[in-house]
Amino acid sequence: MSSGMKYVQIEPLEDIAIVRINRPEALNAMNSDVIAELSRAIEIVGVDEGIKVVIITGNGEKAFCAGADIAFMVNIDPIKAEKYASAAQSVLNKIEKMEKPVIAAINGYALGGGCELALVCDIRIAVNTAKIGQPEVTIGIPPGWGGTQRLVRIVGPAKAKELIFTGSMITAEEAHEIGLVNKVVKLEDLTSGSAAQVNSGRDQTSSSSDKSKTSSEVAKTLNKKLIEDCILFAKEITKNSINAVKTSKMLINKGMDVDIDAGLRLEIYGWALCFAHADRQKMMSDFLNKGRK
Ligand code: CO8
Repeated sequence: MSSGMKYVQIEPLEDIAIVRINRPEALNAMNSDVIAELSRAIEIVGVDEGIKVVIITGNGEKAFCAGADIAFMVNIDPIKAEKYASAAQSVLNKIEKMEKPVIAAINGYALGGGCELALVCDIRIAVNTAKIGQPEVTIGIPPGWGGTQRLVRIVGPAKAKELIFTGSMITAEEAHEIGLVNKVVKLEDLTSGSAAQVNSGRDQTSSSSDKSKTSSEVAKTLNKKLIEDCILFAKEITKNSINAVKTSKMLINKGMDVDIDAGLRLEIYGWALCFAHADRQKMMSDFLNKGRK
């Protein structure tokens, strides 16, 4: 699918679409153009009835997204900062509110706004070499694209505060342990030494060119496996009633912000409404007729 965009690519794969942030020279950091194009891409895949699941990732082997564009932020005033944060929050809200499920394929650094982008996705799958964090305080600002709100809802206040107050990065495995990442993808034969090189940023300057070639090939293979695993995960979803999946997403997201009684009442209505959809009749009948002549 040619979107005519410079910083965001849309790659349809039957009923799954990959949305790829394409600014690897700045580790896919989101400047205003990236934000605007991401917003457009989300609108395109959001209304496309043929697309059931969306995968968001970053171009290259090094970064999912290194966050907001520090080169832009260094000289802006509070008025521009408010506009910048609002534009970014608006696209992140759009992703979170998209009816269809969204998977973040974390192929490397997911920092600051990059972590916040991953937080609005429903599922996060990361390569084992990925580094995740909210380093905003190390450059004089708090998280501003939802980090103080969404991270706490996913990992709880203690871990969220630890990550935000220290600004330190954690590994994909650590992120998995605290429930920030659903799944970690690794190559069985990837040694810890070469894994460290993949995201060290130093692989191209290694004293041994053979070693750096191997490292970059490993990173490419790992990235390919990540996308394949995300597609397999997406297919686990698309084999089900997408209407029921979308309703479940809405119930979970809306339910988290209301009291339990309101959430349960909402669940009854969402559940009952699915009885109007053809999927329910067909899938229940298929189940009952299975094995019966
Ligand atoms: N913005 C702009 N450029 C970036 C960014 C970024 N966030 N991250 C990396 N780059 C650029 C570098 O400047 C460099 O450019 P160049 O080659 O022209 O010098 C290129 O990408 C490669 O980066 P490095 O050379 O630094 O690569 P390393 O492998 O040495 O290091 C790191 C990789 C550790 C990821 C490092 O680049 C880094 O720490 N980046 C910054 C990460 C960060 O702090 N992100 C948070 C930004 S703040 C944010 O997201 C807040 C969101 C809410 C704000 C709301 C306010 C309005």
